Amino acid sequence: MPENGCTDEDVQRVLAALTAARGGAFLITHQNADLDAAGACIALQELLKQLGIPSRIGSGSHASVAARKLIDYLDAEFEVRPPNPGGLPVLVDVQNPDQVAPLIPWKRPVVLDHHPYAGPCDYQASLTDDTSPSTCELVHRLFEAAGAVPSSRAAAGMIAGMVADTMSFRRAQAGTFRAMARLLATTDVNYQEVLDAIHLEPDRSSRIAILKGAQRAELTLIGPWIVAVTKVNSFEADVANALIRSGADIAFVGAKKKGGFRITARARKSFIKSTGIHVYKDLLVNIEVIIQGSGGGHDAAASVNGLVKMDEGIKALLKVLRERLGDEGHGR
Ligand SMILES: [Mn+2]
Repeated sequence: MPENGCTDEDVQRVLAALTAARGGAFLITHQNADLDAAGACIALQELLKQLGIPSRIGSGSHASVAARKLIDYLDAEFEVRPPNPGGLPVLVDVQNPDQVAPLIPWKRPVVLDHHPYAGPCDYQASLTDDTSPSTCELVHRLFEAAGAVPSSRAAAGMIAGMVADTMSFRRAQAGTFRAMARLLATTDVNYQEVLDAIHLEPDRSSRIAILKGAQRAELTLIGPWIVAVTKVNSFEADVANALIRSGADIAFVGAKKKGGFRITARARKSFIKSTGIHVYKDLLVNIEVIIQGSGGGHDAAASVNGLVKMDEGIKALLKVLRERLGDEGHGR
């Protein structure tokens, strides 16, 4: 059985299609390319070079800030909306031609991706495996299948992508650790240096909002639960997340917006699990009439936009929460 959703035949087919691209290849990744997208492209470009296939890398839009740090660190060339892409189109970390606009593939593409199946497409060959935590692991499988040894530069690209897409290995699988171990053992890549190269300092304005939000936060204790409420001018989601990281079980953050305001809610996983509360369906939805607003979200993260009475809305939220939790704070 294959280690993940791609068979060895899939790997061989993709390798054969790439090797046959004597006229070169163009590695196209998704808009706002992330570290996995950029790392996979850079590593794949190196593999192709070892196979004697010239290639270029590009996308329909600029890469993300983090990806640009990796691109600079590895001194790679990333073309934004190139006027004359050519060669064999290879979709990397994306599979649906619609998602690479305005760079529509000019002929049947080869595809490497780990997102859920995007519907039928006219591929020449594909490694689409949504059980793989990253596209970089798929590129690593190609290196292995080709019997090629990655350079430390290619290793750095793949490591950056794996670290990013597994959320620092929280979503890693056996294949991730196997690829990591092989790359670290067989190349001179400096793991610490790669991490430093892709590290992003949090935005200064966001940090100010977080500190102000924390400074103004009002705490309410309901049974065992710590409830934090605060108001900021912007970055309300960052502030709510920070309050949860700092210890709150549930946080409500109000922020003025053009023509109204937004109330953002976040809850700790253990709070959701223990109380069964869905922060939108059980809490926020109840104040939509009061604030003349509407919203949506998941069980642990949601928000509502309102037009009137933000303070009353927040007060009502606490009342609903209190009722829902009962005197002992036990939830259902
Ligand atoms: Mn990815």
